Amino acid sequence: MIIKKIGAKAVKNSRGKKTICVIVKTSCGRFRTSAPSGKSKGKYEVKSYARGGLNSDIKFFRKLDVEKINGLGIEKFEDLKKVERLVNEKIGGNSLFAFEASLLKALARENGKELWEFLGGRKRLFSKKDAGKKFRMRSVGNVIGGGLHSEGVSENRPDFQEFLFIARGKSFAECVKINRNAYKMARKLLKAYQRNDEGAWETGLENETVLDIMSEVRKKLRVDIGLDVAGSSFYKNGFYNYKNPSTKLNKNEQINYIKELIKDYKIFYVEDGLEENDFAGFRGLGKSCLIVGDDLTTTNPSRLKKAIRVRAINGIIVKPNQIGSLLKVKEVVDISRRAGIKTIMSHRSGETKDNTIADLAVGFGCDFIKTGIYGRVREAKLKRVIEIEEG
Ligand code: 2PG
Ligand code: MG
Repeated sequence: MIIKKIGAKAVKNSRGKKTICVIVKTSCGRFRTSAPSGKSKGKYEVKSYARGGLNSDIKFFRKLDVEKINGLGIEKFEDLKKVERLVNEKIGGNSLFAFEASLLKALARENGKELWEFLGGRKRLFSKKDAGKKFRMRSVGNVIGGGLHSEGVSENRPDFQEFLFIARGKSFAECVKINRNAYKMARKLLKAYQRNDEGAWETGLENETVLDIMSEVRKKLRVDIGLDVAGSSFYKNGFYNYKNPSTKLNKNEQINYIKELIKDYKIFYVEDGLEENDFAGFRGLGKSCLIVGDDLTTTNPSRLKKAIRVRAINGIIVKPNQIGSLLKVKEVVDISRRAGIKTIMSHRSGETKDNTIADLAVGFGCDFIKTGIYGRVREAKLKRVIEIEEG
């Protein structure tokens, strides 16, 4: 592939904050990718930008010698290795992700393929016997928000960051429809009027009252209940500091509390039930539902391997910009599949209209995609998956 030009610029994300957009130009067109930004970031994520911040990463791309990149001979996915050797920690995770994704989009087009297809989507998703059938992926949608993502309504927001619905549709398109109806029904029951960073309803209600409402919806629609506890966001000095209602739980009490909730509310999915260093605590949650690592694992193959060794999780969030390298993103998905761990490709709370994660989810063969329910930036990803499903 011959690259004609590489560029970068700042664009605004859904929180109105600047993020990077990287553009690669070839004879087949211009290929762009913008990176999202997290608010409840994991301690073990790579830095979004190199030391000089967003502007210095933008400068890096503007000064990058295109001939040098062409000299690497980038023709296939694995050639990203050569790119990574060259940029070697000179840019942050947001920039590396956006650059690699744009290169792959260009490569896919050169090969007359869509990105998900170029990444081996169909082959990996279908056994021979299933050939021609639709792929199976479910959407994880944020319905009601608390924690760091919801600072608008009142001091008394729920401590858990995300109350999620995971629809049981026959197709992805049907899952999206069911989740949307569940979202509307939850609003009525909540009497909510304001949305948070991710388009989820804000409320001043307590965690368990919210779970009662989720259960009401589940009685009427084909949805499972999920939670992103985001344990690290309210953990300090050995305690989980709940505000609504106010209480302090130590590690064992937290484990028991989450286990009780799983049982009482028949919860299907719990993300970051404990803080990001507590591999053993995750294991303590048992495996009666999906026990998912996000801040715990930060899309990092080494942390995933540790989680597998101690049997901490059976589900993992995959956020490309937590690690930057798409080679490592694929490694995480592949290791997980071999270990029987479900993969959940995920958006960040600050997003752009970019829909790359939809192609990555299908291309790498993820089991779920977590990308909200409401709002342009969230719907862009859902629409793209439906387009792939129906295409
Ligand atoms: C999470 C994410 C996305 P953030 O914790 O799962 O919902 O939040 O992007 O703020 O890290
Ligand atoms: Mg999370």
